[in-house]
Amino acid sequence: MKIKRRDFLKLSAIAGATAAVGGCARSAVELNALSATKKSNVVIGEAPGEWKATTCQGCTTWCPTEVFVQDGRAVKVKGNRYSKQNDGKVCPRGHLSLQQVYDPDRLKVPMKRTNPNKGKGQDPGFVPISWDEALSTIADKMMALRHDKEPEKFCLMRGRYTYMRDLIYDVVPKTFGSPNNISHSSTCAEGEKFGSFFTEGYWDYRDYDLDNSRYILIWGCDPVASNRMVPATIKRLGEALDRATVAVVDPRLTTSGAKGHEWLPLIPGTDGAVALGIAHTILTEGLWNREFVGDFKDGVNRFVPGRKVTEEEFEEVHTYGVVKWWNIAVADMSASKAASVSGVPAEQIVRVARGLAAAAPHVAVWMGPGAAMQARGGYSAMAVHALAGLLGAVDNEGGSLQSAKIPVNKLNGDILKKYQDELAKKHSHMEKIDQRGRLELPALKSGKSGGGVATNNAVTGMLNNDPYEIKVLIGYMNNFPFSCNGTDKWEKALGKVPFTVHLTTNASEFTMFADIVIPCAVTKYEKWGFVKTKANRYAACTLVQPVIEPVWDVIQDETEFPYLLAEKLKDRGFANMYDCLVEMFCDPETGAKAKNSKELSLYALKYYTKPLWDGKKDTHGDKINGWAEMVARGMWNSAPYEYKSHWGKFKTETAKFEFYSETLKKALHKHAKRHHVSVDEVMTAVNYTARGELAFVPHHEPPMRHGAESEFPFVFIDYKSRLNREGRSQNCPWYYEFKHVDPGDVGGQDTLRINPVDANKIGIKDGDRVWVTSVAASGECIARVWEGVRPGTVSKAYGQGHWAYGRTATADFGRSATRGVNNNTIIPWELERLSGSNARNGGHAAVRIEKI
Ligand SMILES: Nc1nc2c(c(=O)[nH]1)N[C@H]1C(S)=C(S)[C@@H](COP(=O)(O)OP(=O)(O)OC[C@H]3O[C@@H](n4cnc5c(=O)[nH]c(N)nc54)[C@H](O)[C@@H]3O)O[C@H]1N2
Ligand SMILES: Nc1nc2c(c(=O)[nH]1)N[C@H]1C(S)=C(S)[C@@H](COP(=O)(O)OP(=O)(O)OC[C@H]3O[C@@H](n4cnc5c(=O)[nH]c(N)nc54)[C@H](O)[C@@H]3O)O[C@H]1N2
Ligand code: SF4
Ligand SMILES: [Mo]
Repeated sequence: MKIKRRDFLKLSAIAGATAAVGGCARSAVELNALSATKKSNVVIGEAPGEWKATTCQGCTTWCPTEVFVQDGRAVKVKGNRYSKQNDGKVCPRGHLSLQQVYDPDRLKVPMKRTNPNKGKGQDPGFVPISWDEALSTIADKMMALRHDKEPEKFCLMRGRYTYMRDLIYDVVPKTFGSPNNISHSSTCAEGEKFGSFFTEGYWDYRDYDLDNSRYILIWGCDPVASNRMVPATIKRLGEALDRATVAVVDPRLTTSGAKGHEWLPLIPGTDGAVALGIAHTILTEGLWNREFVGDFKDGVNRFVPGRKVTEEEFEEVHTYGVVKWWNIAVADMSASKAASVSGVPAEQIVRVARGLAAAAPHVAVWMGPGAAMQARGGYSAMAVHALAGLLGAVDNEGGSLQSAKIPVNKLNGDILKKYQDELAKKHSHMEKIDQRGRLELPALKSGKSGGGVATNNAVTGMLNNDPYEIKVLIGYMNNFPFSCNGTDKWEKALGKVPFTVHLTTNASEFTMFADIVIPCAVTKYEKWGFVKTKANRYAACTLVQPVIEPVWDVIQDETEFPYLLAEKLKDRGFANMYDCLVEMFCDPETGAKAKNSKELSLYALKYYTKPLWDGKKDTHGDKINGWAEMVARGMWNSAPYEYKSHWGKFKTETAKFEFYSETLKKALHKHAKRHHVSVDEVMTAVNYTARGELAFVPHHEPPMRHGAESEFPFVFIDYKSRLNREGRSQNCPWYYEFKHVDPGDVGGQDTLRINPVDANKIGIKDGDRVWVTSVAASGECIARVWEGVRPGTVSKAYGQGHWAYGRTATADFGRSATRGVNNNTIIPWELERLSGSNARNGGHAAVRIEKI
């Protein structure tokens, strides 16, 4: 992305006015020259500057990066030169972070609320307070819970994070005595992990070996623009187009789709049918990968359309249940039936299936949240991933990969236990506020009933005081009344919590319900942390570092806040949290105990990453000699991932890749037993239509729909803008200025794309102001007539419609969103209950469009 000189000067003016550090403006040309240099220290004119290593957190690619710091000011971003994950490059929104750290609307001091009424549109009446008052007030409220023997009524919510989260997310609630550490993970993409876990035994995101792929099947994501290996894909997709076929399964023409060979614009929520149609073709035409899946004993293919097969006739190698799967679900889903369900032409389904098979096993089946984060997305996620199994493209060259190990230290459970008193032990095992594990919410993370979080159900628990009331709530780097669908529910629930704290950089929607606001460091620039990430066969551990002095009087959320809070609790007679933190995170080099919050932050980072730089053991990756070198490089790379590492030892019940999931069967039976019901009754409770054996295999489920077709004729498609740094970049002017990089968008306004056929039918012209209305809410945006959405659907990027965040995101701060409407207000509250996920894709949000 080129930075226009005009924009750069605008930025410097803002930053100069806010940060009391003088900046020296450089032209875009000079900056680009700087970024090209490989020297770490450069002097231009009078202003010395230095590239400093840190990590971008604009998305879950979690790029190792470097920031050019000149006269104390961060002025330019690039990829870390050592990174094998992003090849030393960042994506366009990597640069946007400069506008986040120098955002004039950042919080500058702690504040408290003076208006007791909480709700959207209520001015909280924030006034500045001292750090002592802020922390003392929080500690007093928490002590009252312990005094009343109800520490479970404390809740910690986290959004985006680094792996330093353990301090705030584990040590704080567990020593205090609350089961309620609620993460954002299931508003993110847990549904995807469900798909790979109940087939491959891998509860995680996959890596993709694009360098060696011959066919790239992108399903419900847009890896050039989003997902988790963005710079790597930007670099590789161009080369791949010469060598490989690129097909995209998405109701919307994505950036990747616009460049690819095939676009399969399916009806939202029909992914299971398309995947099974492809599987049907592969099986009936005898095109599966024999090395991985095996063959009929006599080599004669008996997968004949509509016919059942005897299991004994097939001998599998690394897979389990291919015949069962065929008999239960695939035999009936021919390409033509899949076409009638999904709207994708049968010839295209067949062509893609044959192309995949010709390229197998060097096929990347890239399963994204579009196929998984649906109200009935569990089985479609499995169905898409099962294709990788049929093609032998699992853990294989050019395919989807698991991750190389990153040998960092873990939280010390023994020390934690030592500092849990009786009250803490007892109450931290109570039922959690998100009700995970109840009959209607299996949340089967890693196969365990209630094993995973159900972020968007915490709101149900809070609203109904079920299992109890939440009285003290602390949120950090989260914004659930904006980022979770069903925002009205969150507004009501947060409105009734008696005492809320937000640890944040900006006064966002969650903040508007807070009683105390704690101004925090901007993660990429002002704090210590680390993350674990992977791409291109390499796993990486990359440090988040304070590359500049904090611009304002802020603290680090994950480490300093727990320390400062623990100090106050200790003053009030409860020392366990403090003692635990200080003992667990002493300096691993000297044994010194932290004497202040900054030392604790640094020691904790050293503690976690020590095995990577202390030279004691072979890390199976970069050799780093000591902490100083680790800080200077900022990252560690693994050796390349070994193909087929998990063949023969997948972590499923059968140790095979399961087309008939014994792993899911066991998990569902356990859950059913816990509630004294049958698996069919579980299926009813979780809103799936499958009964009997169908519940154990990847299959097609009819999509859910909120709103009758007669009243709400269109299906709403949500996606991430290429410029979304999740929900955190919408106060950056560049966000609006450059948003035309999204296909079909124009930038500067919140646009809803509608197909010309539909636009004609309802009399809408390009640029018209329209209402978009679902059963949940109505909002205003601008219609853009565009062929890149399939008729019957409309699409809008997630991100705009903040009613709080700052002057760029909203004009009438705190009251109304002037830049369009939040998609999560339009998308009705809904869950995928088997994984506990928020449902944002798959088309359960039906809408009507009316001209204003
Ligand atoms: N409709 C729709 N909804 C979505 C998505 C979508 O694609 N469509 N994407 C979903 C996904 S994948 C995710 S992961 C979630 C993310 O959702 P959340 O985890 O809620 O994160 P954000 O919305 O990015 O909000 C983070 C908040 O933290 C504060 N903040 C910003 N920077 C910092 C910082 O450096 N430190 C601290 N302490 N605070 C900071 C700001 O108040 C900001 O509002 O959103 C989900 N919501
Ligand atoms: N630009 C950008 N990139 C990001 C992030 C960001 O905020 N901005 N956030 C990061 C995070 S936290 C995450 S979790 C990842 C994941 O984020 P993404 O991989 O971007 O996933 P989603 O945002 O869920 O995107 C949904 C995709 O599915 C499509 N879709 C909707 N309904 C259906 C359907 O029924 N079937 C199919 N096949 N497709 C459908 C949409 O058109 C869209 O392309 O991205 C990361 N990368
Ligand atoms: S926004 Fe994501 S892909 Fe872009 S530089 Fe940051 S972490 Fe990397
Ligand atoms: Mo996410």
